[in-house]
Amino acid sequence: MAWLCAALWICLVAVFPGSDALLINNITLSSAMQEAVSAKGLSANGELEAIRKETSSAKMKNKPTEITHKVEKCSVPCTVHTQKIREEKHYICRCDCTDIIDTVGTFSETPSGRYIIQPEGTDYSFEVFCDMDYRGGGWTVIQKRIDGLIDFQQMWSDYTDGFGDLLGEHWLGLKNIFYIVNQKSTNFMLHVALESEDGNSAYAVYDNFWLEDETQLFKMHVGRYSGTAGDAFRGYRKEDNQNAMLFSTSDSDNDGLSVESCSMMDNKTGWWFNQCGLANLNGPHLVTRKGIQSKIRWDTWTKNEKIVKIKAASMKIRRTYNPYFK
Ligand SMILES: [Ca+2]
Repeated sequence: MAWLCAALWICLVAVFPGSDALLINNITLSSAMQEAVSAKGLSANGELEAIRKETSSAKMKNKPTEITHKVEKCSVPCTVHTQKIREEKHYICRCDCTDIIDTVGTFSETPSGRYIIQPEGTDYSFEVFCDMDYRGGGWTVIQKRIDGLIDFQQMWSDYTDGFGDLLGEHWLGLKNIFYIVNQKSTNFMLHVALESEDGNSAYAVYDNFWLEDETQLFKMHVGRYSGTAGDAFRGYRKEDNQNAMLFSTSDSDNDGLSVESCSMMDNKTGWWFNQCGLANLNGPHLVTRKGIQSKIRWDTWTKNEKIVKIKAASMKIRRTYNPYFK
């Protein structure tokens, strides 16, 4: 009899290896739900439904540890939103677009579009555009250039707070980007997508993208490069290197040139200039005799030894989880 029990136990463990963890985390999840409900006084059906979705999503994906970690981390500072934003009905407040796609559930529930997010550790929420289509989705768009409709010749305060149209061209704002990329236990990768005037495309990806805070003038850090457009952030020479450079605008010169201002020389746009470097995705669209000319620069992208003229660009970020929480 004893051997039968032992064999049965081994079989059960083999068939349901995570059953203990799942059970424990079910309890944790439901108590987190209760806490969220009582702490926030959540009563509207929509709000409760949102929390339910998180729970069922956790069960569905069978990743109890990761989901529980996020529930504890995000439900406390993050208010659940159900109000309509203009004509759309977006959505639920999570920490960032990766968090939305990981916790809210299926693809059909989280299309690309505008969402309200509230990064961990912050006490305010803001809207972002989430790209839920590209490579598994979960990308928070931090910059987009398409048609030149939005003026990127802006001052320090505008680059700090953000400007433009989330459904079109925009700059999410250094402060907002700072809060997203500095959440605990996460790292972010940056994806730069480029489109040339003759319709070709190229990209640059950096792991471990983050910014320092405003007191450090939003100093930018990028990790390892991969891609097809070349590493324009670092460029070819030391003085080109924009990694670990401060942000500069026409009214705040923090670049690598002692007297002149790269922002002024680059049509009063804001960027992490060095002297001045090979990248400026915020370069303006200028109206010239030939029509509108884009000065968006990523000068390591070349064809036949000539720098490719860029028509459109975007920058988006996605979590790459700390291995400890995987
Ligand atoms: Ca200067």
